[in-house]
Amino acid sequence: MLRGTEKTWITVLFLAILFLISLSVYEENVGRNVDRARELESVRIEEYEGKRLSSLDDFRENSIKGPQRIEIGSYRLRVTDTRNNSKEYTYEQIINNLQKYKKVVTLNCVEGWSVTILWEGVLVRDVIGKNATPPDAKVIIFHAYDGYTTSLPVDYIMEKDIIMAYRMNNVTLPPERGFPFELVAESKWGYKWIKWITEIELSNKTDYRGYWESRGYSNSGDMDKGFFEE
Ligand SMILES: Nc1nc2c(c(=O)[nH]1)N[C@H]1C(S)=C(S)[C@@H](COP(=O)(O)O)O[C@H]1N2
Ligand SMILES: [Mo]
Repeated sequence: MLRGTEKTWITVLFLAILFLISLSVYEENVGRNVDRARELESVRIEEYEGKRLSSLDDFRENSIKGPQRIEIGSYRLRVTDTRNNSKEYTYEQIINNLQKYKKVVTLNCVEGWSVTILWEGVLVRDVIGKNATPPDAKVIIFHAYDGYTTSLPVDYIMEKDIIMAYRMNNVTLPPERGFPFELVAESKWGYKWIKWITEIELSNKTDYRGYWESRGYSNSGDMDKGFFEE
């Protein structure tokens, strides 16, 4: 049998634990609300540092299988190395753990239209991680949710600080614009700007050709050259 004082102490201890649990639950919810409020502040912008931006509606939708809708709860971004080891990341892991970058870049489609957008994203280099690029990795093959693929040289991705965007003109990428991630392949034709990225694959297949590249478009995709050249 417990004595009266012992009973009192057990009750006090029990109440204290209950108090701490409810405090942490409360703080968690308050924290969440703060995050939500921060999201609400973002407004589409039309100008950035004196530069006139295009509207999100200025894109022409001509994706190979039409707009895709990715369910973010089950979404994983896979990073695969040349030995076929892969790691998977959630959307939150990418957004919350990596340094964010902003830049104004123009996308030019081979069909003759272009858009100038303020992109915000993370470096592909940071997503891959410092030690994960073996010397035999020469190209990066990007895979997308609609089956689209494209590839770019490892050196281009690393040296040009190429980002994978999750926001454009200060708002989260809309589904039809590539949510959750679109590659900002600056100085390359639009078909290198892969949307709905699901996998970043390090490869030594320098002759790999993506969706449009295997249908006659230049593999370098350099805008200062023609897109049928090669
Ligand atoms: N996954 C995926 N990404 C894609 C495409 C596509 O069909 N599927 N089309 C490319 C092309 S040709 C262009 S010009 C740009 C911009 O296309 P949009 O205007 O349809 O966004 O997205 C590129 N990224
Ligand atoms: Mo395009």
